[in-house]
Amino acid sequence: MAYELLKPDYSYDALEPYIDMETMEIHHTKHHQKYVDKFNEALEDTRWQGKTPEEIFPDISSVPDNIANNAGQVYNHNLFWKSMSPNTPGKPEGLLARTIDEQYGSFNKFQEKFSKVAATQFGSGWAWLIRKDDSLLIASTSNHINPLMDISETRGEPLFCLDVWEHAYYLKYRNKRPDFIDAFWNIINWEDISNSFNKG
Ligand code: MN3
Repeated sequence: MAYELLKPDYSYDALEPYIDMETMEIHHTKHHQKYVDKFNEALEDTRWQGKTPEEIFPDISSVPDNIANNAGQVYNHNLFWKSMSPNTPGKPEGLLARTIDEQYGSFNKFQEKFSKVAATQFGSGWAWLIRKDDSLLIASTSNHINPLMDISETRGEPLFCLDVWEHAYYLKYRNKRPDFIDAFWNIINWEDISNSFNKG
């Protein structure tokens, strides 16, 4: 069974004006689709065939690059689509909101820190909010790497991620990654993210 492309549960224009329809459509149907296709191709006739990206991450240092790169990008985009929603309360809720306040001082300070980490990731990569035990970590990773991988400097359970590859924002925001990051705060799926954190 080939691994299948996950569809966002909103339409390509649903995140306008923060993410434009053309960017969403190309990002999903071209970039994400290509990672899925290449992942399936790379797995063929290997001992990892039939495994999901999540099953591969804990020993990713021992798999060939063409599997590792595409497994990472498949999962990272799956989580990125789930990290966003056109209907969002705008802020975290419950235990997640309290943990953010305790650890970072306020939601605004948390926002500043995450935005800075995302803006200063050198080159292509991702910014993450991660749960480790009962606390939160903010980190960025290069290229395809994510916090579930044994090669990641920061490890833990990803709560949400932001794609800071240029293909995620260049059509609308050109070279202005910080403007794209500012826009992202309007569409973070705090309802699902808070629920998943609050459940523990
Ligand atoms: Mn991308």
